[in-house]
Parts: sequence; C-alpha cells; structure tokens
Amino acid sequence: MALEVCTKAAVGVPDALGDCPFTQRVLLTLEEKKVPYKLHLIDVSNKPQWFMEANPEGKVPCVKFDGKWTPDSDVITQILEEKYPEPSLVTPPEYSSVGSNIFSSFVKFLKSKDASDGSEQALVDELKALEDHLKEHGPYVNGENVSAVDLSLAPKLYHLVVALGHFKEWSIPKDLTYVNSYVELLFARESFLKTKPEKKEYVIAGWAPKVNG
Ligand SMILES: N[C@@H](CCC(=O)N[C@@H](CS)C(=O)NCC(=O)O)C(=O)O
Repeated sequence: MALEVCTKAAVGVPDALGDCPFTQRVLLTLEEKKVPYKLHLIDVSNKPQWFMEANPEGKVPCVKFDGKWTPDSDVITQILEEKYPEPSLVTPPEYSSVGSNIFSSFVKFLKSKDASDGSEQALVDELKALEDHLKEHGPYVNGENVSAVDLSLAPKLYHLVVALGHFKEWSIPKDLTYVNSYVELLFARESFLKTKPEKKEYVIAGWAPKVNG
C-alpha cells in the first residue's frame, strides 16, 4: 500500500509540488528505496483543517505510518530506514554531519544586506570543508554510493544554487570542482528529477518574502 505523505504545495499554485527541502529529502528517500507513496499537497498559507487535526504543529513533511501521522524529516527518514532497510542509505556516524552548516550559512548570506558582514565567506568556508571531504572520500559523502546525508544535502544545495543565483547572481566558486561535480551528480539522479520543485520559480517565490522582508 502506498504511504501517504503531506508535502508543501508551490506558493500561489496549490496543485503543484512546492519547494520544501525537508519534504524533498523524504521523497528522495522513498524514491531511492522504491517505496510507493501518495502525495497530499498542502497549501501552507491556508492549511486544511484535517491536516491541522492530524498534525497540530502544522509543518510538512508529515507521513502516515500505521495510521499515525508523523512529522519531521529526521524522524521520518529514520523510520523509513528501519521499515525499508534495502537499499541501505545509512551514513556512517563519522560522516553524518558533513555539510550540516551549509544550509544555515546559505540562509544567512541570502538574507544579508551588508556585503561586509562575512556571511559570504562563512558560506564559502563551509563549501570548502565539503570540497575537502569529497576530494578524499567522494564522489558522494560516503564514497561510491549515495546515502542519507546526500539526500538531506541535495535539496538544500538546490535551494542554494537557485536562490543565490536569482537574488545575488552568485554561484558556487568554480575552483570548488568536487562540490560542483557533486551538485551535478545529485541533481541528475532520477530520484532528484522526480521530486524537485516543478519550477525554479517556486523556489524563488518561497524565498522572496524572507529576502525582501
Ligand atoms: N525540522 C523540520 C522542518 C520542516 C519545515 O520547516 N517545514 C516548512 C516547509 S519547508 C513548513 O512546514 N512550514 C510551514 C509552517 O511552519 O507553517 C523537518 O526537518 O521536517
């Protein structure tokens, strides 16, 4: 039976898959494990009553396991690994925090209005740390096979590329060749192509109030 998954609908387009990176992480995990699923697109600016009753915190992603709605991508992906162990997506603990500061550094830089506040350099430093890791252990964080940490990073890197490209005309430095190849590899995976926001504009529309606000 297909697992039911609540996902974010695109901003202003309630019948299109939207731009939540945490939801895409869950969908990537389902695709990689070939678990059938059924989407409920949630307009987060006008959440349906049934969704709020099932999931009072009101956040997506949210997945129904054995009749109970469960939120939070960390919890959901852990349950998916336990319920559907093949193929294993377990990242060895020593690599599980690789790249974990990239998303917050990206958001800080994206929202920054002060070019001298160090937020760009802080992001570059995080990307350089990823570069060093991939150079030694790549092409994925754990070597030849994709694992959970890559599926968490992929949607966040997609937001980084799209939003910084649009709002700051910024791209990942060319000399970070391993990071650039990693991004290409992730974005070309079949699972990624099937689960990414239908249009780049949805990512831009999702960030616009936070950038302009
Ligand atoms: N820590 C959560 C974060 C989930 C999250 O922030 N989801 C956002 C969409 S990307 C959301 O539901 N926003 C709607 C709201 O907060 O009302 C996870 O990993 O699942």
